[in-house]
Amino acid sequence: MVLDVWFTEKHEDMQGFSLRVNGILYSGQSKFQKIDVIDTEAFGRVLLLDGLVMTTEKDEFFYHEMISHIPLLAHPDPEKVLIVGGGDGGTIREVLRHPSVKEIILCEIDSDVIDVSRQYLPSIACKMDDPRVKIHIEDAVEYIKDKKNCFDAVLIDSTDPLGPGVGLFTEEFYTNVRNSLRENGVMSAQTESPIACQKEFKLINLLLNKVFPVVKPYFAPVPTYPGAYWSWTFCSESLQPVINNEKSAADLEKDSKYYNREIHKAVFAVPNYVKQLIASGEAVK
Ligand code: SPD
Repeated sequence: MVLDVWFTEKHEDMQGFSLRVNGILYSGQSKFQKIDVIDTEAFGRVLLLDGLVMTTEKDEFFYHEMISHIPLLAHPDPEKVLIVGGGDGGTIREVLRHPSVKEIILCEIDSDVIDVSRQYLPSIACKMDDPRVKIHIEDAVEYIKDKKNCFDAVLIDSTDPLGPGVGLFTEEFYTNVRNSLRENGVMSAQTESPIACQKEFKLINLLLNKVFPVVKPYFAPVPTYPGAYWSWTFCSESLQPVINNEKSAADLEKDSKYYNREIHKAVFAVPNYVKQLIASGEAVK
């Protein structure tokens, strides 16, 4: 018998994205959020937090390659990396592909996300036990407060600005991230969809522009996220998000599903309506 059960992620009660469900593999309530893993026909296993798609087996590569390789290749020699959130492990897996990286600190608020991902998403969580990875269970808003001059890269692999993720989208948090960076430090954050989440995208850009001298949004598809068109934003004190390590970039592109050096340039092309969105946020600074 073929099940005709569908999961729908609704966006502001106006539109939805649906996947046919083969089965529910895990369903539980952590201290912070509802966690589900469903098995779908179209995208394989899907991790949901509070009913929102966080990652899927089939399209996770767009997101995890973009949040990792763009900032790390802009740094000439990244050794110490902080990942904020990222409990599914996909960003860890990609960061570890950079040979210069000696230490990764994963600061995740919810240990259940890590446990569930280890059990149900092995292709994504597969590098969590690498000896270079230190897992720290704490709210990154608190963790970052006293970190000064610590990291070569901070990657904000958060949920959406709702529930436990809200504090990761504030001027105070971004200021603390800036202070935590070493000389030449870089930051990339997931910054929502410039089509489905325009209010959030605009606000985040406004805040980042208040805090960092260099702020460069970049864009790629993530088919299972709202709008299927996603953004991340690269920030730094002075480094531009160009490839500063050509050898690493050439090596990485051989085994990447999305990243290559042409993509690295192309993702920074900003569509006209997005330029206007950003400018309209600036106007209310
Ligand atoms: N609307 C979904 C946004 C999710 C961003 N974070 C995903 C975490 C994947 N590691």
